[in-house]
Amino acid sequence: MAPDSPYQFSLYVPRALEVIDTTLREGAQTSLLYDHHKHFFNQSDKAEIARALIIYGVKFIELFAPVVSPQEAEDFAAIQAVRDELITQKGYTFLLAHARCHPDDVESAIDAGFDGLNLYFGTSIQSRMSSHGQDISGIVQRARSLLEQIRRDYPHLILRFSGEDAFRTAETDLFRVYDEIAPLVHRIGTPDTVGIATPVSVAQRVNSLRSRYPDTDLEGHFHDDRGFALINSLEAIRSGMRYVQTSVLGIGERSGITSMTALLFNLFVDREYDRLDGYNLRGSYPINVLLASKLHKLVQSKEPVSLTNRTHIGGVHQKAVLNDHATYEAHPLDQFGVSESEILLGPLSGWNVIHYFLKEIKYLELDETTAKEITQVFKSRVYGMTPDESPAEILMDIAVNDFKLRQLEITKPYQGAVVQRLDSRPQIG
Ligand code: HCA
Ligand code: CU
Repeated sequence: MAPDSPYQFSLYVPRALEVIDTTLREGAQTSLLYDHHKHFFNQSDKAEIARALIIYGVKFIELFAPVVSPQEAEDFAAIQAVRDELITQKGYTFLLAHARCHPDDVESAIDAGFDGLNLYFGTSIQSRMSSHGQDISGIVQRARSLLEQIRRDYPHLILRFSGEDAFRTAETDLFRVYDEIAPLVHRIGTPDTVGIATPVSVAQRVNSLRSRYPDTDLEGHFHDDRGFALINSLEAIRSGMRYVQTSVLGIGERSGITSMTALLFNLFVDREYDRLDGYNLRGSYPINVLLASKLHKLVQSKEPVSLTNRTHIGGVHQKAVLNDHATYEAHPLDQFGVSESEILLGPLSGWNVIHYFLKEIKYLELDETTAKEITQVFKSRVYGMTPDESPAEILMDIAVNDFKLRQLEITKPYQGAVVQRLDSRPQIG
């Protein structure tokens, strides 16, 4: 972005809650991509995920600094092209580079055309001893001179500084660093790198940072080692944090971080509508499905915005929900896209979403190769769709009539065992 670009950050009015999505950075560090499925996000996966995030209403996307590898540099260009293509439709989305406080990282991000830098430097005793070996004054000195230089030479860049492992950093140490750095950046982060924070410690931390740095926005990044990433993010937001890092399905190192759709869903349930401005909540389930299909798995049953939460097994439950969904469904999940019509079916649907739809929603028997063939036919037909047709109808016609797909055989004892309520239902409350 050129300094005189019309998209200067100084002209952007941040919303009450800004999600910084890091699916393509923190999420790319999930073991799910490496250990279990031996699968990596390729460039078209990344472009597709970035597109979905922008359409969902995310305004800040974190990516690796291109210094990481030549491939990351090329992938950044592809993601940037997607962002640029969507500007007229969705407005501007800021692309932020996750970067060490190191001139190589910074230079690679600036050269590539990033809008901002998410700089980090470990501040805990553990990071100081075992990672970079600097003491607090060394950290301050390095970070400050780098930031002063960036501000002077590239005043248009959005800057964030995070003390990595902030929750294992003594508050006095954190203050020593942030007292010097806060005046130089737009946001200070307080990442819970190893997942030790609790709602109580988060509220305490956010309150003390807010009172010491009232003019600097706060950003959170909570790992889920204790299963607290979601509740910690909610607590941080309620204590006055404006920026929270999330990923789709919460993927990230170890047990991951806060799930984007889970966070927004909870704010909705608690009627904090002012914080949901500009997010396309109906796109929540489709974006979860998109990512799950990239990981070759289903949206996990523990995910709040999941089909599982509209699936009923117990006989008593089934009878009751068929009469009235509200008996065993308290939340308006159809507004989060857990409904048949909201699965992202259209000319841009990838084969994996089509595979998911036909297999998991329609119980048709098919393999991945067939799903890919059907996708080609679907793409060629869906452009000619008439107003009284839907993409789902066209797809089913192709699957059942052209490809003669059959319903999965469900053995007798299990027939009727599952009831999925995918029709719309009135909002409660
Ligand atoms: C990492 C660690 C990090 C950084 C978070 C941040 C963490 O993978 O580099 O930059 O705020 O959890 O501390 O993800
Ligand atoms: Cu992290």
